[in-house]
Amino acid sequence: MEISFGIEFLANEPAEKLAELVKFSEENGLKYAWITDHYNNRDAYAVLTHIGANTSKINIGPGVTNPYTRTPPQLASAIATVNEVSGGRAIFGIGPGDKVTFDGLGIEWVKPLSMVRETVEIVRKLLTGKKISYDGKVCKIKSAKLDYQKGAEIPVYIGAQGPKMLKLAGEIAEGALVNGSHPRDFETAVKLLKEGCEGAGKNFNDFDVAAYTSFSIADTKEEAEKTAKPVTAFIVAGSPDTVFEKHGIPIEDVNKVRDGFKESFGAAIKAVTPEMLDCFSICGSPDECIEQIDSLFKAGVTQMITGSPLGPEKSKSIELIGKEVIPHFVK
Ligand code: F42
Repeated sequence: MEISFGIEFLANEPAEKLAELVKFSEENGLKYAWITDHYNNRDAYAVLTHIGANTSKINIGPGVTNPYTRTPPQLASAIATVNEVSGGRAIFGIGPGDKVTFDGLGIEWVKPLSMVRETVEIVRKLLTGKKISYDGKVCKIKSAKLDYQKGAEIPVYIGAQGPKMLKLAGEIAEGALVNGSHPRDFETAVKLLKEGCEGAGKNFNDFDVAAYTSFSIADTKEEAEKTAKPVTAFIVAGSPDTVFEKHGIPIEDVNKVRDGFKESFGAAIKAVTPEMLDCFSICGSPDECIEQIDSLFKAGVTQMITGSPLGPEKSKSIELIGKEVIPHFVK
């Protein structure tokens, strides 16, 4: 798999603004744009449709959608629409979704692993254009058929962190979107993806291992860090202790961030240490980012997804990625 660069945008801005940013990313050599899917933000597929109509080269898709807030046939139709409007540039990022959100919505998180596996199967079958029925552990379909985009081939990427989900991604998908910004995050992940892939008789060299990172780039390290710290504070506060054990971050330091939130957001940000920034973000000047990205590629990553917050000024960061970072890796 050739290495490539992708970019993530939260659908927390109007579609018009997001389309401008994706267009600018396309002009700056990014190959993939992933739009997050959370029901309380702009609808990911409506945004993707607008983006598809306003770009011409970049591959676009949800990163990631889930099979609980939309049914599998609805997902098949949504991604087929994105594929149609973009002239075949759709990519289908799917994951089990966010349990906390579902609890709030009264949706039960029933068998997420089976749900993702079966949804991918159903979406692929529906995209053939044939009438299908399906009798799975969690998904049952008596008779369904898509009336357009028959035979569309849309690459599937699974958002995966847990060992079983990673193996499943290797087994059934074309790629995986793994949340992680440090080579240590990919030691076990790559092994599991490879196991899943090879267990299914697929060639792991064709599999796209995408690092979904928290990324911040600016002319100087200080500027980049200032923007990365609030996001890092949230990541630290929301991660289980096992994550800090893995990275060797003292729990006393973590508790200072957690306690900081009880006082004020500013106090939490102030408690973020350089080690936390190193483990939970790619952050710095272009040269510093290049060094950190290089270590991810060496750890087996094949797609580097520059995610939120990007930097103090999004357009400027996209330009730095396009003019200084990508040319270092992609000739
Ligand atoms: N979630 C969103 O809602 N929106 C987004 O935009 C989004 C983006 C995103 C990008 C990259 C990424 O990696 C994740 C992203 N997520 C997003 C989060 C994603 O949806 C998941 O919440 C997250 O990836 C965590 O998933 P996980 O891989 O840890 O899987 C969970 C389900 C898990 O616990 N997995 C276990 C494992 O080992 O992989 C397995 C659990 C298991 O075995 N369950 C069984 C089953 O059948 O499912 C039994 C359960 C039962 O009910 O009996």
